[in-house]
Order: sequence, then structure tokens, then C-alpha cells
Amino acid sequence: MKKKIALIFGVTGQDGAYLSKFLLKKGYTVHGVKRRGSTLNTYRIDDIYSDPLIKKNKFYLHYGDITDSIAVFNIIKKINPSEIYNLAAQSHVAVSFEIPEYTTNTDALGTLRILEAITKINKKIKFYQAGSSEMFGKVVERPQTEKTPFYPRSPYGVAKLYSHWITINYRESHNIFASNGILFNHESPLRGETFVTKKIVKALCRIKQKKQKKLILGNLYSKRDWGHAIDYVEAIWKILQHNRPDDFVICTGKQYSIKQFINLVAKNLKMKIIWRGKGINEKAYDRENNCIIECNKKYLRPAEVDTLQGDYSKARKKLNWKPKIGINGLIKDMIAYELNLLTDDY
Ligand code: NAP
Ligand code: G4F
Repeated sequence: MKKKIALIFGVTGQDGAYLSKFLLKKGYTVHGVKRRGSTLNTYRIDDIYSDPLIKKNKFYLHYGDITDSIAVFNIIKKINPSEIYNLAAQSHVAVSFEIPEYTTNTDALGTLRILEAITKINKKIKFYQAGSSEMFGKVVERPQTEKTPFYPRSPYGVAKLYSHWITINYRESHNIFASNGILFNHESPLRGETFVTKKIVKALCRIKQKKQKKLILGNLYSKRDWGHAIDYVEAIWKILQHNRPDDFVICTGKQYSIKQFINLVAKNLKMKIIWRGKGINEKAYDRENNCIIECNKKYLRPAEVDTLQGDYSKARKKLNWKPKIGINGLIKDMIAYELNLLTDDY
């Protein structure tokens, strides 16, 4: 088999960590691009990284930033990988309303920088773009497929839509293997701390152990199609192994509201919660009538994506992919991780 070399932009994120581990197991040499920060940002990949001087596996890190064309070009030229995975993004939808220009520079132009470098360096490099169900935004049909028209609702969604189309454009005009995943929300123990599932699981575990009193959220009634990141990185890899470049929806086909997700987490933790009130004044109480969840306008978005539910028929048919972990498996995995951390606290 030809030696496989992967280059991952966004290696320090949730998906970057799971994808690196997945590719190493498949025998790849994996190179990742990390940003320089004043604090360490590699906690998700510390278990696979070792100093180049005492190298244990084929995992290498390079400094870079996809807002920096020179760095992007130089890294791709130096590594000359067989596959590039662009997972790098300012990935928080709410934050994208506060820093729209930076979000666009990273999430839209970053993709262009990589694609342009591929055309100049080696047109045989395969390219994966991390697209998002956020591009469906104010959905025009249900469930959403590869053919559903887009209607993004945030600077993040609009930037990802640019990346989606520039990837198709480079595929069609430069004849390169460039594919889009349109991934619905996927979570895991390694999910960023400010995304809603992680916020809920972490807080309810801490509240149960009396280490926290209250959780404050925004909209309880938006619905999401949540899967497990472990399943989704396999789909990402399969997209680049397909016999031709194409675009794929990756999802579970099931949706739950934020409130339903909270109830499932509470049930798994054997915590009884009682809901009272309406709208922004809706609150959850524990057995002793302590308020443990409330809502605050601070966490509402200028424009919301109310409902997302995908259809993965194309991925099932063409990639032989389907999700293996359901919502309860996901929640159990996230809870186990948090409880373990809390035990380590002692
Ligand atoms: P994540 O945990 O937020 O990770 C994002 C990664 O991008 C991190 O490694 C981050 O580095 C890096 N990054 C951010 N700005 C960068 C820049 N300017 N230059 C280079 N690297 C930069 O996101 P994720 O959940 O793993 O998602 C991976 C990708 O899939 C993202 O593009 C996201 O938008 C997309 N996506 C995610 C989901 C989901 O539900 N998770 C669904 C659809 C699409 P630091 O660690 O230094 O911040
Ligand atoms: O967890 P979220 O922040 O995820 P969101 O906005 O759906 O975006 C995630 O999934 C996208 C795929 O569709 C990715 F492309 C994107 O990168 C990211 O990974 O919010 C989910 C829902 C929203 O409706 C939000 O309004 O939860 C609602 N929510 C309610 N309270 C909250 C909160 N979201 C956050 N982050 N924090 C809250 O306190």
C-alpha cells in the first residue's frame, strides 16, 4: 500500500483529536497544525504526542494558522501529504456574531488558502472541508439532505457556506479531489466547554456532587440532531476514500430539544428535576426545590437555528456509513468522563 500521510488543520480540536487517533490506527503518518498560544492547547492530543527526539509514533505537530497564507503554503509544501483535512475554524456560532470578521477570515478564507496552495503544490492531494448543518440554518425542508437549499443564520454559517462552494468550485475548475462533509452536531467527552451538551453534562454532574449550584442556559427549545464524534471522524475518512470527490450529509436522523437533552442527562444521573415557568422564566428544580437551571437572555442568539434533522441515506449507500452510537450512548460517555474528572479532584 502507498504510504499515507495526512495533514490536519485544527488538530487540537475535538474532531482533530479523534481523527488523529483514528488515522494513526489505520497506519497513517499524521501531521497536525497547532496555533501558538500563551497557554497550552494540546490537552486533547497529549496522549499521542511525544517529543520528536524520543518519538514513539508517527504523529507530528507544526505551528501555523489558516489566516496566514505563508504558513499554510509552507506547511503543505514541506509535508506534501496525500490527504488534507481542514477542521480548523472559529467553530462557536454565538461567538461568530461578536467576531464576524475574524470568523470569516478563518472559516471562509482559510479554506481558500489551503485550496489555492494545493493547486500550486500538488494537485493530487485529496482535500476534506469540514462543512456544517448550520448552513441549512432556517431550514426550508425536513429532513435535510445534500440537495436541501441553504439558508445560513450566523456569520459562522455564512462563512462555512463560502467554504462549501469554494471547495466545489476548486473541484470543478482545477480537477482536484476536494470533498465537503456537511456534518450535523457531534459531541463527545472532548467537546469544547461552551457548547451546550458539554455545558449541561458537566454542570449536572457537578450539581449532583454538590460542587455547583446552578446552570444558566439560553434557548431550551431549539432542536439538534446530535451524534458522537467517534462515528463522525470515521465518516470524514470514508469521504476521502470514496472513488470520487463528492459532498455528504453526516447525521443520525434523530432530533431532540435542549430541554429533552437535559432530561435525558438527568435521567442517566438518576436526578429528579421538575420544570416550572415559561419562556425565559422557565426553571428546573431539584427534589429539595432548589432552582438548578435557569435561562438568561445573554445566551440567546440574534438569529437562531430552530431545528436540524438530517438524512444520511447518501452516506449509507455510497460510503457504507451509519452512526453506531445513539443519544444515550453519547450521554453515558460524556457523563463517565466528567464523573471521572470529579473523582480525580479529591
Ligand atoms: P473545535 O473543537 O472548536 O476545534 C477547532 C480547531 O480549529 C481547533 O484545533 C482550533 O485551534 C483550530 N483553529 C481555530 N482557528 C484557527 C486558525 N485561525 N488557524 C488554525 N487553526 C485554528 O471544533 P470541532 O468541534 O472539532 O469541529 C471541527 C470542524 O468541524 C470545525 O471546522 C467546525 O466548524 C466543523 N463542524 C463541527 C461540528 C460539531 O458539531 N462539532 C459540526 C459541523 C461542523 P485551538 O485549539 O488553538 O483553538
Ligand atoms: O451547542 P451549540 O453552541 O451548537 P450549535 O450552535 O448548534 O453549533 C454547533 O453545531 C454546528 C453544526 O450544526 C457546528 F457547525 C458548530 O461548529 C457547532 O459545533 O448550541 C446548540 C443549541 C443552540 O440552539 C443554542 O441556542 O443550544 C442552544 N443553547 C441554549 N443554551 C445554547 C445554550 N448553546 C450554547 N452554546 N450555550 C448555552 O448556554
